[in-house]
Amino acid sequence: ALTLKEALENVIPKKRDAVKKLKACYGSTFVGPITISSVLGGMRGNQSMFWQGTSLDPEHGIKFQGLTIEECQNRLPNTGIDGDNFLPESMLWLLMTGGVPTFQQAASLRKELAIRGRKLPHYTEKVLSSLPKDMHPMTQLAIGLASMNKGSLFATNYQKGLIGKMEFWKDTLEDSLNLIASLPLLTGRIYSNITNEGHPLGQYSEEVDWCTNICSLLGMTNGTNSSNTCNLTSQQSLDFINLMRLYTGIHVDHEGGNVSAHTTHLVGSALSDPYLSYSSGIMGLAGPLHGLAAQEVVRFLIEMNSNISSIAREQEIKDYLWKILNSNRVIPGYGHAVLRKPDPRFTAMLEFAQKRPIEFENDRNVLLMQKLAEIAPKVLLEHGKSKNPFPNVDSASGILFYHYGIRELLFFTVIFGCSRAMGPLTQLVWDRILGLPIERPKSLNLEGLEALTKAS
Ligand code: NMX
Ligand code: MLT
Repeated sequence: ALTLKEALENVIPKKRDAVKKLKACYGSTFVGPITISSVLGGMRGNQSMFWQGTSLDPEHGIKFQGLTIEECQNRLPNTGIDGDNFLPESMLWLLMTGGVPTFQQAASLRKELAIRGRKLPHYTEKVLSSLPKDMHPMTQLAIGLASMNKGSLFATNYQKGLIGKMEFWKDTLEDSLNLIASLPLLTGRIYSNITNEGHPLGQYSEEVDWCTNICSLLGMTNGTNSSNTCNLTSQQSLDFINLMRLYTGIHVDHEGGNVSAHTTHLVGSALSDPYLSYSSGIMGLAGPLHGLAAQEVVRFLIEMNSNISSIAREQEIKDYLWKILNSNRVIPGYGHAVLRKPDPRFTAMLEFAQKRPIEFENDRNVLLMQKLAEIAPKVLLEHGKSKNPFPNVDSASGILFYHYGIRELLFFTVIFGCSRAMGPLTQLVWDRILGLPIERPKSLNLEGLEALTKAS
């Protein structure tokens, strides 16, 4: 079977030719107007980024190389033991090459990553063990990733002048695969730092898939938990692994303009290596309007539950939401910069819970999450501010992890960070394949914008 690198090599010439042709023949074609609202409004609607792996439709949500979540679920192989979800490894292949991997290709990528990820560099171990246990887990992740720049092939070979521009992508791919492969150990290490004095909660295995390793190292699988803190039944452990596969399989990418992807791409355009670039992306993912919203949602659900007498009391829920809105706070897990319908990733997570009614029948938080999806859009519509009153990706995920026993709320975004590596790093490889330049948009000051209004 072809390796990922060989499969990538096969598709590169055609894409390079296509870009060359666009630049030579259509370089002056207009992509769209840029308005003052866009310049002052977070660049909304401004089509000015190149992004290959995914595209977002405001009505239908994300497509991965043209495939919807449902199509990915039907077509991407699951080469793991047990389970009904495709593996994120299969998604990585799809994003990188544009094609659905065969079972064999997906299995060999799974193995390749498991081997690449078997050990963290000793200096990264040392840095992580020196961090205070109450340091924000996303700060720990960013520090861990940035420390791995010491071993970057791209940075080393670039410094030594050993690689030419057309070859930059090869070391970028190597670093990116090593980075993605290292995430189970990094994540496990951070979780054990904050919950278990840095003592391992499980074991890494080269025989299992990326998600099973993440779950084992969080101490969430039976048999691998050296501290015996895993209280899950075998079925719950398996469900948790499948939740992890589903979650990390569909959070990989959300086209290029979201904060974590955009940041990785921008920093990478300065030829910072993948470790530095993605570490910067992680810093952006840690913001409460972006990835940290998953944690905010869990806090919000728990707090609301302790303030209402029953989930069946719709008016009490509405009053609670209005209290939040009237104090100028946002309802976490609702709204989106681009989407104008319920996020299909939210729907996929919700379906995970709906397929397991007995597991969740007594979980008031999960029940409230489902109830809110009916009530909050009505309240937000009446409020009249948010352009999208529907649940977003962060509405359901955290509370499901919480259900199975991940109680460190700040940690949820680290799991998001494991998944999100795949999309932006794929794009970074393609940025180097296509020789994209350093990004340097022109900025305007207030006087400059005012001058434009006089000219029009
Ligand atoms: N609750 C209350 N107000 C909201 C909400 C919400 N959930 N969503 C938007 N608004 C407000 C927003 O603050 C803005 O108010 P103002 O004019 O006073 O500044 C107004 O509605 C218009 O905002 P939009 O244009 O609809 O949204 P925008 O594109 O600026 O921001 C989000 C998008 C996602 C940042 C915003 O909807 C939000 O803050 N949601 C809550 C936080 C959240 O769930 N973030 C997770 C996003 C997903 N992710 O993983 O990144
Ligand atoms: C994401 O997955 O990055 C979020 O939905 C935010 C976005 O797309 O802007």
